[in-house]
Amino acid sequence: NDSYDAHTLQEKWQARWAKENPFAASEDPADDRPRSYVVDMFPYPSGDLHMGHAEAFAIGDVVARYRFQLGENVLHPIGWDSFGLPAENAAIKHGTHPAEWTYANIETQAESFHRYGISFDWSRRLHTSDPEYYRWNQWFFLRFRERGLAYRKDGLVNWCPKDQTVLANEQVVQGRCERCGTEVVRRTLNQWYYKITEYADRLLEDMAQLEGKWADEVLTMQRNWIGRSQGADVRFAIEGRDEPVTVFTTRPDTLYGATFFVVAADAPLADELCAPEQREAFEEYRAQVAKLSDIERQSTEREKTGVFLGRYAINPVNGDRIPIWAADYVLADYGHGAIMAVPAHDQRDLDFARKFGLPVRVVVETGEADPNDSGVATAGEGKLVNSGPLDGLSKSEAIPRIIEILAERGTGEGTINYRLRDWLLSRQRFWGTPIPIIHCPSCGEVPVPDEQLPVLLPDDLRGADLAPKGVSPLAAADDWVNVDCPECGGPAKRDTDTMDTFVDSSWYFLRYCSPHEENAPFDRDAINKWGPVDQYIGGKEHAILHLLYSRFFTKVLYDMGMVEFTEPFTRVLNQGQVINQGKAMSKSLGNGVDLGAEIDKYGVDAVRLTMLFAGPPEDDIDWADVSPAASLKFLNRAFRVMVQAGEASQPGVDPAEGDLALRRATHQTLDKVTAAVEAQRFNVAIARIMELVTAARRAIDSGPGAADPAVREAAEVIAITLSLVAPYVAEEGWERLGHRGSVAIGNWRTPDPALLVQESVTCVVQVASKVRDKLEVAPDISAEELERLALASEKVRNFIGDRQIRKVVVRAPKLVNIVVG
Ligand code: ANZ
Ligand code: ZN
Repeated sequence: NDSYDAHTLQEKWQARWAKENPFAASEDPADDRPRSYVVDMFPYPSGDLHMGHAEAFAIGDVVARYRFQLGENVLHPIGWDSFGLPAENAAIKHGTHPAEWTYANIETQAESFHRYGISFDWSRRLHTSDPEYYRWNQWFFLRFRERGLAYRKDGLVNWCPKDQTVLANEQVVQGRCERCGTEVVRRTLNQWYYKITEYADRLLEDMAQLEGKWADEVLTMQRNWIGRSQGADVRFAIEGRDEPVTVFTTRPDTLYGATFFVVAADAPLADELCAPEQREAFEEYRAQVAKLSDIERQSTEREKTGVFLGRYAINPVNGDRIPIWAADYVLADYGHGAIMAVPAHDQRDLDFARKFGLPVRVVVETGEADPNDSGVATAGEGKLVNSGPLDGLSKSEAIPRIIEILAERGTGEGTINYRLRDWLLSRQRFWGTPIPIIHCPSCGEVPVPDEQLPVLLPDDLRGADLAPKGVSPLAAADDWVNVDCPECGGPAKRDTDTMDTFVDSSWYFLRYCSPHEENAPFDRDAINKWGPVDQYIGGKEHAILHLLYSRFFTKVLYDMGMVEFTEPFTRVLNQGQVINQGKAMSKSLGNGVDLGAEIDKYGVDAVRLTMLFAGPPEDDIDWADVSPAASLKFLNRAFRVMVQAGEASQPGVDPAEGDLALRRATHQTLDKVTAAVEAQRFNVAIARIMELVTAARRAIDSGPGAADPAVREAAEVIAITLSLVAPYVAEEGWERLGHRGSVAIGNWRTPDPALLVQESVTCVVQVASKVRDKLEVAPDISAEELERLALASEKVRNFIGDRQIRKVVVRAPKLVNIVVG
C-alpha cells in the first residue's frame, strides 16, 4: 500500500525511539562532537497539551533535530513548571491536594509529548514542585540573602482581592489581575524582594551580546522595562518643615523654570505636607485617586486633576517660593514621588498649569512658539534664558553646569533612575517554594541552616484549608509553623509565604545539565560544558519577565562563580500564537481547536507540518486559514516516492549515474533547505521539499523511472530533510528505502557544489528538419519559453522567410522543430 496510516507509524516509531533512545545527550568525556543546547520554555501542567504547545514544540524540534542531523551532541531536555495557582484553585474546588491535579496533568502531557514525537532526552525530566528541585530555590534564596540581594520591606503592593495574593507589577494588566481579571487594589504588606535593581545597568549593558540574536522588539521591551533615566536629584526646602524634599528630574537645566511643585497624591508625603485648611479637599481628592490604575493615571489624554496643599517649596537656586500641589499624574513609587514642575518644557506640567492658572516661564529658547500661547511645551535644544549663571549655555552644557552648582551648595547631585523595581517574591499561597526563614522573638530573622533544607511543604492541607484568607494557608499548619529557633533553640515560627513561581523558571535550564545532582543546584562542569543555552524557544508573552529574571539569576550566579557566562540564552526565538478565525482561542468564543482531535484526524506529522508551513515562526497562525488535510496529502505523495524508490533500487547505488536534472534539483533543494533552516524560515524549507517531491514524482512517472539512481538520491534527501518536520513518515520512508536505524541522527548531507552550478544546455532549433540555430538555455526551461526563444532567433526567422508556420514541436530543453508549409 502506497499511502500510510499515521497512527500505526506513530506507535511503531514511538516504541522504537523509546527502546533505542536516539535523542539522549552524551556525557562521555571522550565524545568530541560539537555540542548544542536547545531548550523549549517548559510547560505549565494546566491540562493536556494544546495547539500553542504543539506549535512551540514543533519549532523547537526542528532546531534540535537539525542539530542531531548534523551529527552534533545535542541536549534537548523537558520539564514542568509545576508550582502555581491553578493547581491550588483546582485543589480548593475538588477538596484535594494540589499535587494530585499537578502530577496527573504532567503525566497526561508527558504521554502527549511522546505521541507528538519530540526529540527529548527524557532522562533529564524535572518538575519544579519536586522537593529535589525546590530545595535549591531555598538554597539560592539564602545565598542571595547573604549577598544582600534578598531583603524584606514594607511596601505598597498590588493585591488581588479575589486570589487574595500579591501580584508583581507585571502581573497587573490594565489595573486588573492577570489571572482572574479582578480589579487590583493597593495594600501595604511586609514582603520579601530580590534586589534586581542592583543589576539594572548590567542587564542593560549585556544586551549588546544579544543584538541580532534576540528579536529587536524583545530587546526594546526589556530596555523600556528597565527604563534607565539619567538626571539629577534636587532638594527643595519646604516652608515650615525642617526636612527638605528631593525631586528627580531629567532636566535639571530647567530648574529656573520651575513654577510649582507636585507630590503624588497617594504618597505619605502628600499627607504630611498638607496644611490643615486644605485637609478636607485633599482627602476627598485622594479617595478619588485611589480608584485609578497607573495606566489611567499616566494617560496624557486624561484631563489633569489636583489639589493645592496650602504649602510652599523654595527653589534652591533662585529662592523662588512655589506652591505645592498634590496630583495623580505624579506616581508615588517612581523617583521620589515628587516633582518640580516646569510647565514651559514639560507637557504634563503645562496642561496642569493651564488648568489651574499657574505661571509658565520659558527658560530654554528653542525657536518654537511660546508655550504660553501655543499650549505646547517645548522640549528641544536651545539656549538658556532667565536662568542666572546658565544664561547663554546650550541644554547639554547647562545640565553638567547646574549639577556642579547644586553639588557645591549641597542641594543636589547627578543621579540615575530606573523604572525597574525590585522583584517582589512573597506570595500568600500554598503551592510554591516555602521561604526558608524562621522568625524568632529573640534572634529575629534566622535563615534555615543549609543542612535542614529542603523546608518541605506540609502534606496535611487539603481543599478548603487552601482557600485564600489574606495570609498564607501555611500559617494554619501549626505543626509546620512552630519550630525551634536554629540559633537559640527557643520557640519560633516559620515564614509562611511562598516564592513567586518565576523563581522556579529562572534557573531550570541550568538544572537540566545535571538534573540528578544531589549536593548542589547543578554541577558546575556540566553547566559550563553545555551552557549557555544555544537556542531558547518560547512565546512572546515571556518577552519581559521570565527572560529578565533568568538573565538576573544568571548574572548573580556568575558573580558567585557558579557559571562562566553572563547571559543564559544566546539566541531566543519567540513564536507567534495559534489563533482561530482571527481571534485567540477561548472558551467564551467557542473557537478552540483541540490538539488531540486534530492529531486523531490527520496524524502528528500532518499537524506539525501544518504549523510549520503556515508562515515564519514569529507570525501568528490562524487555524481557519491552513489545511492539515492538504499537509497529509503532501506527506502521502512524499511517502509514495520513498516507497517506490525503495522498491526499485537498493541503498548504495552510485547516484553519479543518475538523471542529471533530478540530481541538480536534489542538491539545490538540500542547499536551500539548509539555508532556510539556518535562517529559521521553516516554511520556506518545507516549500523547497515539496518542490523536490514534485520533481521526483515526475522523474518516476514520465522521466527515467523509479529505478534511476537519481530517484533514490532524491527520495533519501526527502526522508532526511522531512525528518525535521514530519519525523514519523521520514523514519518509515527511510526504512522502506532499505536503511536500518533512525534517519534522524547524523544523516544531513552537504550538496555537491558541482551540481549547484546553474549550467546551460544546448538546444537545437530545426526548420523543416534542418538544424538552423543552436541556443544555450537553462536545463529547466519551460516549453513555452523555449518556443518563444526559438521563434525570436534571427537566423531561424531568415530561414522561415515568408513561409507559413504549420506546427512547432518542442522537446525542452534540447530540441525545437518548426514545421513550415
Ligand atoms: C522637571 C522636568 C522638566 C522634567 C522638563 C521633564 C521635562 P523619566 O524619563 O520617565 O525618568 N518625574 C519625576 N518623578 C516622577 C514621578 N514620580 N511621577 C511622574 N513624573 C515624574 O522622566 C523623568 C521626568 O519625569 C522628571 O524630569 C520629572 O519631570 C518627571 F522640561 O523634571 B522632569
Ligand atoms: Zn532565636
